[in-house]
Amino acid sequence: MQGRPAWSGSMNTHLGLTAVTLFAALSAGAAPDLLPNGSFEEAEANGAVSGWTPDTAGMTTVSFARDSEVKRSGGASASITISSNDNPSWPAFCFALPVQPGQSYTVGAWIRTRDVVRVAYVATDFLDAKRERVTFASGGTISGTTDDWKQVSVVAQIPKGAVSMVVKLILYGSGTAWFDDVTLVRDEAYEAGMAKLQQPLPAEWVARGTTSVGDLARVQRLFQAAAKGGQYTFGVIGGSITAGGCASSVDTRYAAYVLTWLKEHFPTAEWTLVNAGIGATGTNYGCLRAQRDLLSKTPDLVVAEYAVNDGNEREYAETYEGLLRQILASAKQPPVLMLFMMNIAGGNAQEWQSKLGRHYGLPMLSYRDLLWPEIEAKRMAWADISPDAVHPHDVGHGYAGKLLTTLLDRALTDLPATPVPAPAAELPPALLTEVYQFTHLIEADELKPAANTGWAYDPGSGWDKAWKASVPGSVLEFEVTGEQLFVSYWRIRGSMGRAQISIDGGRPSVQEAWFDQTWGGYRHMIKLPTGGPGKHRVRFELLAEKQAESSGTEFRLLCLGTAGK
Ligand SMILES: [Ca+2]
Repeated sequence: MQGRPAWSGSMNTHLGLTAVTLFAALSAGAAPDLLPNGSFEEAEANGAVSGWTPDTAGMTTVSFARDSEVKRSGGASASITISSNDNPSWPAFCFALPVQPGQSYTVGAWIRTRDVVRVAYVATDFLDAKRERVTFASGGTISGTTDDWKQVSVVAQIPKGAVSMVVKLILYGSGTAWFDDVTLVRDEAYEAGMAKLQQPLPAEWVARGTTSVGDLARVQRLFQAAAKGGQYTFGVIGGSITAGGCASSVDTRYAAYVLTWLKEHFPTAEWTLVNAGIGATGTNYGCLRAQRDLLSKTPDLVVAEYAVNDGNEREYAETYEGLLRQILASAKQPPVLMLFMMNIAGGNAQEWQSKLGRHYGLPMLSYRDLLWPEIEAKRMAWADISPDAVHPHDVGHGYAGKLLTTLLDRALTDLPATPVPAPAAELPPALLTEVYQFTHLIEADELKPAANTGWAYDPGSGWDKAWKASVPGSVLEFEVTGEQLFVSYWRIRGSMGRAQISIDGGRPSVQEAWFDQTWGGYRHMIKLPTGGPGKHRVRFELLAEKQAESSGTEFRLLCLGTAGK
């Protein structure tokens, strides 16, 4: 099934996969290591580490050493000890090298810690010609006392204005940190990919990547307005790719390319970006949260990206149609551009989604059709655009962003001299169903149980607030109105159990909160028909039975949603 969460990912997932991929690349020895003494085997005559400069960062309680007792490889590691926690700063072993903007490096390191009250980590400072810091990047942090060496990495993409980079092995706060097997490699494939993006996309690619130009009237109406100045909002909604998955910064996400294009072509207008991407979610949650996350900001232009998280099936297309109808009918009657991303197998939900695009005359852009033929012909590798199974890195985001702007270029080139009339007030009849145009989302903190035995509201960390139960037999009931009921609950490899859900006393549906994957937890969402319009009573009962590998029977209800009248 295409919409499964392991594909759709989350920030946790993609970071994990990125690290794995990076280390695989490092161990393959693809690029030379640029550090002269990353294993700290070489010492000065006085016993100090060669090639690295200790920087106390103004602290008097810090000491630096080459440690031949604790080491991961060879005969020594480098250690930093801070004896007292007063006035903490960022003392570090430093290694500086000249760099150029646009270059990309990966620093890998192994860290051990003892009694570290704050964190040990690896960072890179980017300095300008006056040795002022332009910006920095930092990697995973290690705290407390580790029982073994931990691997960390940081990707360093050299920003404009930087002439040198300082690799820093940092201990922040008291304790001892050891560093060993530090590596620094340059990623020339990434650099070549980003350099190629400076060129216009080949016309043949754009032609095949433009699934449909669609009706440009809404886009052109926006352009005519924006040419006169004013304030405008550009919104993006989708899954983890839209949220930024695997882009190294906000500025290298696909949405940034569109925002930059709008600012360049309509400089007297003020443009604001609203990013409504949420990892591991599809249009089922999208059609419920559209009002809250996107339409409440009254967007003037929207990009919708759901071709990876939604399955290529009618059921998903139905909720997507509801999302599209909500956006198209919203206050500003904004244009919607449909973006079809892909997974590592070249798969996506474009077939079903493009039926909707054609029905509503929407511009459709396919990243899959833009790049997959290159990958199939082996003129491009998947790794050139993505470090995992789904999420594009900066190069992939760049292609998606540039594909979107080619459509905007076309709309601008063909801009009519006379005012484009407003769209019709009424949307065309639905292609599949209108049900999901009318939705209601109630998060846990606003849910008002009609009956409750054994469940309690748990505010959690905010984003995972839930109604929670762990004693089998606990019952929770709600009154809902609508033709379809959405239930979202937390699934994770933890002490999770099962609940059965029934509507109006009908046949129960058993839901499993235990998740077999190890990459983390996610908001699972299911949809249940209520049996018809109007009021219904939904009942949750925690079951005693559970997955054999689970150590408990907890269930966390995150939200309820309804669709239809
Ligand atoms: Ca060593």
